[in-house]
Amino acid sequence: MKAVLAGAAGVGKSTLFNALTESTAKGGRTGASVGTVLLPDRRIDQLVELYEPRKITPIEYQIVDPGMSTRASKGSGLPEIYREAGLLVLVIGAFAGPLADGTDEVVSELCGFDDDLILHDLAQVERRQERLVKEGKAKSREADILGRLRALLEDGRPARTADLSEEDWLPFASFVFLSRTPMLAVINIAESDVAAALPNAIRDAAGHRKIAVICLCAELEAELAELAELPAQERAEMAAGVGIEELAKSRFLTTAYRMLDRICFLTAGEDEVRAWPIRRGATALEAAGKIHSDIQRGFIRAEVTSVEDLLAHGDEAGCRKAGVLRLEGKEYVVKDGDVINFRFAV
Ligand SMILES: Nc1nc2c(ncn2[C@@H]2O[C@H](COP(=O)(O)OP(=O)(O)OP(=O)(O)O)[C@@H](O)[C@H]2O)c(=O)[nH]1
Ligand SMILES: [Mg+2]
Repeated sequence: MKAVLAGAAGVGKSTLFNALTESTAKGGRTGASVGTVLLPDRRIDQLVELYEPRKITPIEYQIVDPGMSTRASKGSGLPEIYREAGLLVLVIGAFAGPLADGTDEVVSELCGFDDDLILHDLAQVERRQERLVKEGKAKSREADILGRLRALLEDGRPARTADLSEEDWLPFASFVFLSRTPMLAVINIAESDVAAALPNAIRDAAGHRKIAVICLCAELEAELAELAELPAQERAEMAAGVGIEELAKSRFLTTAYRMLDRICFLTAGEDEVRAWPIRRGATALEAAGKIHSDIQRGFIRAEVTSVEDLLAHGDEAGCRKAGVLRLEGKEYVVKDGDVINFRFAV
């Protein structure tokens, strides 16, 4: 998953990037930077203890810092990189004074950014509608959905608030509706504000547009991130000393994971313990394809256990003996945390 940092010049994107990736490169870099953050997962830790694998592969998020303002100026389009984003992270600079005094500016930036995405999507919808008319498909189901989407966008509401099912979106799989991309606003506040509550006006504006919000002081977080080598306990105490209960990286990851509504299944053995991200509702056959197309093609069955059962019975053989190893077919809907061994033949 790629999280793209967006926002005006000098709002703290690179500072936040350093905090999230625990990178010590100073600001003022030129060009885009890409960093990775590993998603902590207790289940992975437990499997690693059990199997002592040669390789450990947790879920990884890529963080992209564009290295400059991404806010559209008049006439220029939106940056191409937005199209690749699984999560758009709008950074809003509010560290010049108390957040309470800057509420209007924050709301205005939040809405202005989202409105640009809405306009982009509206243009796409209109082009597609014209095309359908030309093709004589103005009365199709696709046209009907586009009509609903257009009404929503024209009302100033982003596509992420649309009351459409996964199935409704299917005909548009090749489109990128930017206002449908999950969006997280990070309000970069002053150090003196870290304990302040989020003003209601910001909460309401974001809630209305289904934008998640977190407030943090990027500069302080970047300084704490530089101490990544310190024992976790010591670092937590230092953070607490400046009023930070949970570090930005952890809050960011928790929020992003919840927003994206993804789940993961696990594979475990002496070679590798690995988490595989997958959409909620995916079948065993789809999960097999994540690993390799051969495994999907030659799918025989999925042998499914859980981390708890593996811990209780020692290993897969123990689970089989205890009768808790389940044999599932292609249509089985994978659950978060399933440990799967695929049987296949090619
Ligand atoms: N006081 C304070 N200053 C900050 C904070 N975050 C960033 N800054 C300062 O704001 C300036 C710009 O920060 P950057 O992280 O470089 O901002 P940016 O969004 O990457 O800027 P561009 O890449 O030029 O668009 C730097 O001088 C930072 O030290 C903060 O939380 N508090
Ligand atoms: Mg920068």
